[in-house]
Amino acid sequence: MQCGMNLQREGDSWQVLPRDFPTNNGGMCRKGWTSATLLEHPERLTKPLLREKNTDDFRAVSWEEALDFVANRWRQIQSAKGRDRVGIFGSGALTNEKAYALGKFARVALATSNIDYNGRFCMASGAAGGNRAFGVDRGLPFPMSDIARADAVFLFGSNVAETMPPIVQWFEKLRENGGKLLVSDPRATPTVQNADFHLQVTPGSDIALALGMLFVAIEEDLLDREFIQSRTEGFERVAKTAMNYWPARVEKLTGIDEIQLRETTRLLARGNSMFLTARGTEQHANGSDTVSAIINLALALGKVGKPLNGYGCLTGQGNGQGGREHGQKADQLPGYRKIDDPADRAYIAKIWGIEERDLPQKGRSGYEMLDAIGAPDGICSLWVVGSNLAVSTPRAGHIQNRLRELELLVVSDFFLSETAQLAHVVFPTAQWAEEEGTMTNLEGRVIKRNRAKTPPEGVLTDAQTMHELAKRLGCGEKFPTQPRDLFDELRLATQGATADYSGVSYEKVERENGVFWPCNAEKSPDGTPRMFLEKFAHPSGRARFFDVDFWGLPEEPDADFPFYFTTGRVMGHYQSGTQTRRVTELQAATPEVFVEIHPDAARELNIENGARVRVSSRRGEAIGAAKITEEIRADTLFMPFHWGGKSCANLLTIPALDPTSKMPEFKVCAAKIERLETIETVAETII
Ligand SMILES: Nc1nc2c(c(=O)[nH]1)N[C@H]1C(S)=C(S)[C@@H](COP(=O)(O)OP(=O)(O)OC[C@H]3O[C@@H](n4cnc5c(=O)[nH]c(N)nc54)[C@H](O)[C@@H]3O)O[C@H]1N2
Ligand SMILES: Nc1nc2c(c(=O)[nH]1)N[C@H]1C(S)=C(S)[C@@H](COP(=O)(O)OP(=O)(O)OC[C@H]3O[C@@H](n4cnc5c(=O)[nH]c(N)nc54)[C@H](O)[C@@H]3O)O[C@H]1N2
Ligand SMILES: [Mo]
Repeated sequence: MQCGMNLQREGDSWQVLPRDFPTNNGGMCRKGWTSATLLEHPERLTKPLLREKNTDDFRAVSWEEALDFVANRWRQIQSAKGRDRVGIFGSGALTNEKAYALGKFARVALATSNIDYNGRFCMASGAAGGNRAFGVDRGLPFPMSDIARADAVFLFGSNVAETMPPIVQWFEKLRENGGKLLVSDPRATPTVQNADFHLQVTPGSDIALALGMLFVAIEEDLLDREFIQSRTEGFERVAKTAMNYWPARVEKLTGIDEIQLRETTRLLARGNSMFLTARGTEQHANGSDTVSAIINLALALGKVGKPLNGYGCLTGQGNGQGGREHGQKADQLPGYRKIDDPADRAYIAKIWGIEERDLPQKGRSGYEMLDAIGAPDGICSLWVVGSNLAVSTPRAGHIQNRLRELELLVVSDFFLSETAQLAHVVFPTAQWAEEEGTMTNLEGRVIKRNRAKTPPEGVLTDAQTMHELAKRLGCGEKFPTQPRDLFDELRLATQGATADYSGVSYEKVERENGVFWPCNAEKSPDGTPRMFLEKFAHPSGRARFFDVDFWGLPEEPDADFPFYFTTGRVMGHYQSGTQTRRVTELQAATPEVFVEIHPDAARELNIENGARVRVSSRRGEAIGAAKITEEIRADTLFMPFHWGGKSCANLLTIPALDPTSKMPEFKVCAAKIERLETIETVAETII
């Protein structure tokens, strides 16, 4: 969310204090409160590490040795086997400046087409749906505070009470003002506890739910025909498809009965309504189509492109928004420019001082790049900057094996993550409070993070590491180390593009508590807090309906694997857990992985609360503690993905990719669960 906070030195430790900032209004979750713990954590990496040949041991080496080693190996691999054989994996944790520099590093310093990033696992389907309908993808097209003034907000597959606690204040205000909150989730999460309607859908079925609501809207004449006529195109085909989703069929597919379907559709049609999606609806092999079905519904009801209405994707990581705009993605150049657009290529090549023909074309998407390691044209070396792939990719056991096959795995991190443990070279990296830079939050608000302290001795920032490597590859002068210099270049690179930052400056950001893109000195000097009020970004200015249908799941439960297995987050841990498993308070609150199971299912399988259980799918198995709860559907198991080792939920997940966004199916596969007879302890996986 990019909560505003101050960092203050007190005695010999750092204290975090929440700030009255537009995003969090003085609120903060426990991860924010405890975040300073990691700055001076005893396990921080402070020296580059080099793996001893054919052993599991690392040797601390000088920066010179580590950088020379990596640059030489890259040169050898590329000249022997081809430029594309070296790849990069970036992150939505990186500042805009670093995300921009990393995309440039891949295309200019390495001249490889293979760069992708963890946003592919995060919001890529939300982005695809937004692009299809509106011609642009910005998480929310309005400031978060607008939520409080709507009449109804539908959260599709999001558990904000645990994943974005400070945003909850806007939902509370919504309800205080008489507005209604609707949530679809197979679980009665803490978010659901404070909602007016819980649609406890069968995992993977939101698309059928949205199509069913469109059926009801058509049948009960709840459509905004004037809006459909004047501001959209393509309704007829979509309406025809929706006629196949009559309530009785939808109930079979989703578990939502006709009364609730009709009641909630009427409610959304009535006043100002917002439709928000998050990972529960997006992380599916049909995530883009699911988002399209939801946007189709919003468009048909005329709830887009007007104040206090709209569709939004609740972007996850700190820089989940900015990280997806500036060229870390395989098909993308800065500012959402396209790598296959001749004009965009020519523009960026000029700024980067290279020939357009030397700018690589589109590379493989994240999972595809990792899966192809070992293939004749797959990458032989990977540099991971800001991701813990060994824990967070689908079918993680398979990907761990792929990573082990690399000739050279390089990881930049501040801790020895599970992925860094597999590396040949590890570069120690500065943390958030040790370098300045901008981040763009889910509202499209560019904000600035200041530097509060210097990094520990011997630690470089990612930008410095990039500069040193580029120098060894013959183009150090193209990679400034100062974020300000990188930002000036980014402004130029995005000028006139969809995500236009050319009118944003560090000073403006600080003065105004953030600036919403697009911000162009001539066209939109004040930034753009609210989008689409007059027109959408397609050439016609109209929003597009996109015809989608429900084809079923990549893997359905059956006799061998009878449960839906879904995954997600808990309040106290973050992502692959590299950071939060090292914070004493957070680790104490949720010390080990658990598997949620309904009492009826648990009884049948003779599993009691807290028992050691093994969950397995066709791809692998994991061990955890059973958590028996009424809050989950009886046909579904839920496991958070914050742990590695034997407790890694992703050992089970299925890498079925969305054909449009290439987002993997993290949210549903078929699994079974059994009680372990011998007492096996849950693997302690920190190091
Ligand atoms: N504490 C904490 N906060 C975080 C993070 C974290 O790791 N920890 N990560 C950040 C990041 S990167 C992201 S992307 C966001 C994610 O934020 P959310 O999307 O809110 O998080 P998830 O827990 O992945 O998924 C939300 C819900 O989807 C439900 N779900 C599963 N399958 C389905 C389905 O088929 N349909 C529907 N409707 N719901 C389903 C799950 O039960 C879960 O409650 O959180 C951000 N905030
Ligand atoms: N089963 C399942 N799997 C999932 C998901 C799910 O819901 N279910 N969600 C997916 C989603 S939405 C996401 S976003 C991914 C996230 O998964 P990952 O990409 O693995 O994200 P993190 O765990 O945050 O890992 C970031 C790593 O980079 C380091 N790091 C942080 N900041 C920086 C920096 O500035 N520079 C460098 N060099 N390193 C840094 C951290 O220490 C950490 O080791 O997981 C995905 N995987
Ligand atoms: Mo994410």
